[in-house]
Amino acid sequence: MNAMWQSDFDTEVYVFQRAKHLQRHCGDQIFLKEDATGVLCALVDGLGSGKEAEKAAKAVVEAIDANSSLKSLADIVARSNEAVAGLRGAAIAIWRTDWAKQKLIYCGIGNIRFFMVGEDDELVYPISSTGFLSGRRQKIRTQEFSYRPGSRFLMHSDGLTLAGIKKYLYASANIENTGHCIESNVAEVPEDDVTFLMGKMKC
Ligand SMILES: [Mn+2]
Repeated sequence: MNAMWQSDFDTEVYVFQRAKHLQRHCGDQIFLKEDATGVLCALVDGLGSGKEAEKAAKAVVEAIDANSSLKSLADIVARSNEAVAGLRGAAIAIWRTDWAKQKLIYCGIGNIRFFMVGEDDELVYPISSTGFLSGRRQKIRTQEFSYRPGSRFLMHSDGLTLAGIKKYLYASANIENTGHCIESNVAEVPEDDVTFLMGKMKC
C-alpha cells in the first residue's frame, strides 16, 4: 500500500506499508479517523510477524475503532490492551488532535516512532514507554503537545530505519513527494513489516 489517504477535512497523509518478505499477512496495522473536531490516528505493530502478529494488531485496531468516541485517550489504550489478552502482544502509538485548541495528545508503548513539527517550529518527538500491550494491567501515560495548522508529522514502525528525520519534516516538497522520498529507503523485500505515515495537519 502506498497512497494518499482521502481526508474530508484537508488533512494530508501519505500511507506506506510493505509486509515482511512481501507476505500476505502484515503485523503492522493502522487506524485513521477524522471528523470536524480532529483526527484519531494509530499505528500498531503486533509482536513478531505473519498471521498471529496481524491478528493481535487487528484486535487492537478494532478496539480503537469501537472505543474511538471515549474522551480519554488513556481509556482507549486501556481497552486496546484488554483486546490482546490471549493473543500476541503489540506495540502502539496513538494520538488525537483537537483542531480548535491545536493540541495533540500522544500515547506510545513500544517501538513505534512519532515526530512532529511543533508550534514554535521545533521538532517534537515524544518518547514512548517501554513494553507493549499484553493484556496485563499497566500504567498508561499520555503527553500533550501544541502544533500549528499545516504542521508536518511522521510516524513509523521499527521496520523502517531512517536517518536525517528533519529533512523530511521540514521539506518544502508536498506530502506525497516527501512520502516517495522516504519510501526509497525501504527494501524491495523487507526483513520486517514496514509502515509509515507522512502527513500534514489540517490548515
Ligand atoms: Mn516491527
